[in-house]
Amino acid sequence: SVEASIPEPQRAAWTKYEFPGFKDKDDFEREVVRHVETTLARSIYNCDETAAYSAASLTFRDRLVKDWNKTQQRQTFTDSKRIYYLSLEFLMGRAFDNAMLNLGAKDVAKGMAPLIILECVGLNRTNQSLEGLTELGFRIEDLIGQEHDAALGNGGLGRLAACFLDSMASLNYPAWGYGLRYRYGIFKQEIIDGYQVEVPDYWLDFNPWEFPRYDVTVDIQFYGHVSKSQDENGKTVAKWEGGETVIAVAYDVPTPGYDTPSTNNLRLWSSKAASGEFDFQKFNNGDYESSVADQQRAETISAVLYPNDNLDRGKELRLKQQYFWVAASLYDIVRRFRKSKRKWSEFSDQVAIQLNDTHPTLAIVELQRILVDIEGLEWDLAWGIVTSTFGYTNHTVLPEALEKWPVGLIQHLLPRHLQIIYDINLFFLQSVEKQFPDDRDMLRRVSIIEESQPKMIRMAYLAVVGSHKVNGVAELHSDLIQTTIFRDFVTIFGQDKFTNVTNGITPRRWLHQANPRLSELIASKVGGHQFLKDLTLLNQLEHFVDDREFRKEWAEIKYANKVRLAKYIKSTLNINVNPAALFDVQVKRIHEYKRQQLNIFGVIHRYLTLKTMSPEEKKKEQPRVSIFGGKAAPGYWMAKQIIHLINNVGSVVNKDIDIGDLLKVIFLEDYNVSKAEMIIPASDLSEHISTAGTEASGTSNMKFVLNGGLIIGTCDGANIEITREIGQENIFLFGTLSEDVEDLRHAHAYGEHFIDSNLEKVFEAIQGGMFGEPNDFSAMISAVRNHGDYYLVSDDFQSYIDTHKMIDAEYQNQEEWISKCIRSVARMGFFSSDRCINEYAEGIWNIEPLVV
Ligand code: IMP
Ligand code: B1N
Repeated sequence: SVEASIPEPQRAAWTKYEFPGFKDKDDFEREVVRHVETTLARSIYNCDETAAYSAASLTFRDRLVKDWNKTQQRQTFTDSKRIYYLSLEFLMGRAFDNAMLNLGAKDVAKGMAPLIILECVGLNRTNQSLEGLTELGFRIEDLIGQEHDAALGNGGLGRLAACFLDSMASLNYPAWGYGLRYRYGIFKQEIIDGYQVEVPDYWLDFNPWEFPRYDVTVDIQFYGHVSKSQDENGKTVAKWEGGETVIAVAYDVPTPGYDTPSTNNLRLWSSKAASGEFDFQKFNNGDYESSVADQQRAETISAVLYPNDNLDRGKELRLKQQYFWVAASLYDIVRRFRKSKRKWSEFSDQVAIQLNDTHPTLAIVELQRILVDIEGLEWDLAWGIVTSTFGYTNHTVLPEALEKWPVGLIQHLLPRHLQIIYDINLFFLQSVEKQFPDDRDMLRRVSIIEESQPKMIRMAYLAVVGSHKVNGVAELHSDLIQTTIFRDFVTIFGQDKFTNVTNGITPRRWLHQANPRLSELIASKVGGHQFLKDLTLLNQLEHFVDDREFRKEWAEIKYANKVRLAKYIKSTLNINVNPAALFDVQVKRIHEYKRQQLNIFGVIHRYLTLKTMSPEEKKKEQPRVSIFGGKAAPGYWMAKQIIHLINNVGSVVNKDIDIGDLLKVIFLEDYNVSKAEMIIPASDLSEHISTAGTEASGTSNMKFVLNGGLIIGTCDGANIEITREIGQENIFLFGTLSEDVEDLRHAHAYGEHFIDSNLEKVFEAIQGGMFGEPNDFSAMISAVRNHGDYYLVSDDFQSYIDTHKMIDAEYQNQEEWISKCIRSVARMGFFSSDRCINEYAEGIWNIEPLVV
């Protein structure tokens, strides 16, 4: 049923001259040189590393595009159901290495490395020896290092979306991601005098991985008014008119699966001014500046990623971003569905849309608007289609992160949508009233409109009402949402609407790419690389726990990864750390609920303790390197103070000659996906120490264990399931349980708040000026002492330092430690994002793989 644009008689020629792609090393090298010469218009005289990276990427891209076209054609021809993953964040990181891996062609590229050196640099620097050139030149690792991270996300939520794209393609699910093409991704972090400074992340200078589709555009309307009229049958029809229009332009990014030709599409929208006559008129009237200003205002919509993680700031531009992206995506999805010429009642047989948190919730309203106002469907029929299409994933219970928009703002920006929201709410409340006739308070509690001053729209409630499934991202979290924020909705809709899908990570990037030596060692024991497609095969490693040769290699790899990180620390911070020390890592967004403050207080306690020790006592101590990394939201003052304290502690401890290698405190600047790929494999111990009940899942906890590190953690998020899988003897758990958190907070509020002497001593040291100006940190201390200690730092402090003490002792028994690491890795199969995507496919999307 699909019309090809080339008529039948001419297609033979197309087949004959089809671009073959490279097949071997020679082809590959030829293509690289061709791209240097023609695409980049460079030559042997000006081919630097960037150009070499570009040419090598373009060569892989050519291959990728072929698979991509085939995949899309096949999805169209078979008219199969597709899943659309709507996410405001896709934290993709680098694409080049991943493309090589997924295409299974890394060896070809490795083989050509010496050739690039000769052809690109060699002739340019004839007076240097080949070894010298190798040093200067184009080793594949260096080319990989040229690529800018695609950092269109803040943290876990955005990286999860990226892992999901990898798994959906690898498992051959027909899937599209939809997002925004921010001109500026998450800011770059610089540390200046111990403080975070934000620098814009302009990443689009050269991006070979995106394809602008100037022909795929959607007009997006804002503001205006609604007029109602009667049609010929006496039915009221609403018309949204006037206002202003902004154009959405599609940019497509191919996302390849591992060891399959399936290559899905990530479509990112960019905003552009509608260059209608209005602009021209202004321009011709000499109002050049204001016509340019209009253009800039339109482009502002996709200009910058909001840098907040787990926080809703309620900014108008953010709402504009959300509607812009959602409306463009739905227009695209509906247009594609219309091509199939099916009945509307079949929509959800063809389309599943997953809402990554509440950020795309307006999609529910927009689809209802399209079906009712534009397609003329009856409200109830339309609403049935809408609710069977959407699934909603909740990622947080933190109250400050739950999105609410003022009614007035929506009224102004999206007047028709507000009416539809009111109608959705009306019909919903009517049905609740029928179900619970005497419960007035229930109606108030579950209303999508919060009757506050000003009135607010509760986006999470709208998402629950408009979806057929709601899921949390780890077992504890899914239980919590059902007993707290969505409790009434469980009563109303029943248990079945709510489910759990525990997060996962892609082992391709987070084991094979990040830790190639470990991946090869594992492959040699578990029957090759098949485990990268079925991570449960790791369980065969249990047979080798006592294999001496294997253990030795295991330990050597960890050590080599630590040496690599130590070199990086030396080169960036000029601090020497001993790779034999215990590397203790906490890298993630800086947030009070994640409790980096607990960690740094623990480090100060360690320092103070070491200072009281005799040389003999010190000899028995386990040397440690405490490594921190992570960004603070630019407006999050307390988080920035935590960074400042960590850096100040580092500058005192690291130059203290009494302490030497026993303790080093490192803050790594600008933590991002690529740095994670280097840091995680080098960790002995990592910290996942959120206040119980606050971290929905966490995904880096999984990455660290999969790379042969142990973890210290609270009974929170996925830590609990990691414990279930790997065994409690292989994880260091401590602290308050989530069921006790409320009582403790309550007790604190009534003054029943005990701060033990160890924590007091830490506070005294800070207040005594040991780590710089005490006033800088007084708020951090009084949050614990005087303001109710919401995050229970004082309650958990003693068990935290006791647990670290135990860890020091256990680490000294390296044999036992290695056994624990190996056993843990063997039992991590559950945490593959492949398992996770299969659960979504079966339980929520009702979709089957489509093999190309
Ligand atoms: P859409 O439905 O137009 O958005 O299609 C998505 C993408 O799939 C297009 O941009 C094309 O690259 C590809 N595609 C869709 N249908 C066909 C087809 O019939 N032949 C080749 N490619 C197609
Ligand atoms: O989503 C991750 C989880 O593993 C983490 O535990 C969770 O904290 C994270 C508003 C968020 N939840 N909410 C956000 C991000 C940006 C924003 O503007 C909220 N991020 C998470 C994946 O499930």
